[in-house]
Amino acid sequence: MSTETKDQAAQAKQDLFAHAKAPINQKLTAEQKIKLYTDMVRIRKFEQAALQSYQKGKMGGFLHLYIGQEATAIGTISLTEENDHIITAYRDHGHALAVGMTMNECMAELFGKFTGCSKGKGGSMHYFAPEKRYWGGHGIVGGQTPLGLGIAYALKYRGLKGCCLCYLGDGAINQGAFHESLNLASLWSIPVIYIIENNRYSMGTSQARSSAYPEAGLASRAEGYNMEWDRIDGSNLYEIRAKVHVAMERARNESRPMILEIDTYRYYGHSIADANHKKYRTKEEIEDYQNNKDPISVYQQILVAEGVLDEDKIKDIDSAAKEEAKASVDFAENSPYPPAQELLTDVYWTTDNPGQHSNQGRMFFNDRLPWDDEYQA
Ligand SMILES: Cc1ncc(C[n+]2csc(CCOP(=O)(O)OP(=O)(O)O)c2C)c(N)n1
Repeated sequence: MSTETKDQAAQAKQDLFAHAKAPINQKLTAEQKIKLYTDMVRIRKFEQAALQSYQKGKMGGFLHLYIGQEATAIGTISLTEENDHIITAYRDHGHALAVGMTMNECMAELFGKFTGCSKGKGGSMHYFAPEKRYWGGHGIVGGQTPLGLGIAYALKYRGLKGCCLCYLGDGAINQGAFHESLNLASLWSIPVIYIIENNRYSMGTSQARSSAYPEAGLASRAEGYNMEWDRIDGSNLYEIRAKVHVAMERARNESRPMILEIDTYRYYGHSIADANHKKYRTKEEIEDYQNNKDPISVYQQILVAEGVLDEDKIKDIDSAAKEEAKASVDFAENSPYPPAQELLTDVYWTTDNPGQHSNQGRMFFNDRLPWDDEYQA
């Protein structure tokens, strides 16, 4: 090995462990480290099973896979406390499993079944678990960013020490609603943390083609709003935890917002409909991430070096996650579809014209209004 290659290898090793000693990571027990690893593997196996089921024609609608980005959901959500909230976009399976939603309720939702987390009416893009402080799954690009601001505003208003983690893609940072949110977040000192999961593409459009100043990075836009920002290697779970923890403590204690840009990659196309993703990115680029920056392999390497994981344990975790995912497919298959009367329950519709209430839906989660019966056909 040449001196230069040796130096590069030594540097890479140093980078790998650079954040292992951060206080938040040093506190982790061996069991907790294994759980973080297992949780990432569970996301991957769940999605592989979902993809197979989709290909067998078991579900309709969209399916946006999170494979390649697992360390972001697990690294960040593992830091949440009782007053912290989460909201995300449509690539939401990883966050859902990270907050503790079960594979069964998530898989059943993909299958459109009544046992799904949104009773089969939301599908892949609309996972929800308010009881776990997980406010979804939003299909309008950037639509969750003002909502995340509102959730964090509510925390401040109620005097609670918490923050809202609001995830968005690199494509969403050019949305107007996001910039309005940034301005208010800073102006009113709101404890919202915007986490840009920069997987380099919005559908088939690379960042270089969609951002006017890509060299500056995406998080640095925070400076225009007098906000702090940081950039994070999305393949390294320890780095994610170390840097996001700092942001969360600031948000909780000083009620300041922040933008974090996590560099990551998605292995599959934008959605199941994007079978031609190799047309807008090279095979080499995909393989580079898979071979050198895969978040699960990177963390596995760290834990093996720390003596926390070994071959047998890795195999056990892998097969247990595979079994769990397979069982969730069986659960979804055997679950019923929503009954017809579900069609109009939990539907949000609001109008200023009372005459429309009876024929165009109901007001806010099944609340009956005094005039509802009057207008029944
Ligand atoms: C307001 C709006 N415009 C366009 C779309 C269509 N659309 C869906 S996803 C997407 C790309 C978003 O990419 P990014 O924010 O980078 O998220 P990623 O898919 O990388 O997670 C677009 C343009 C939409 N859903 N909403």
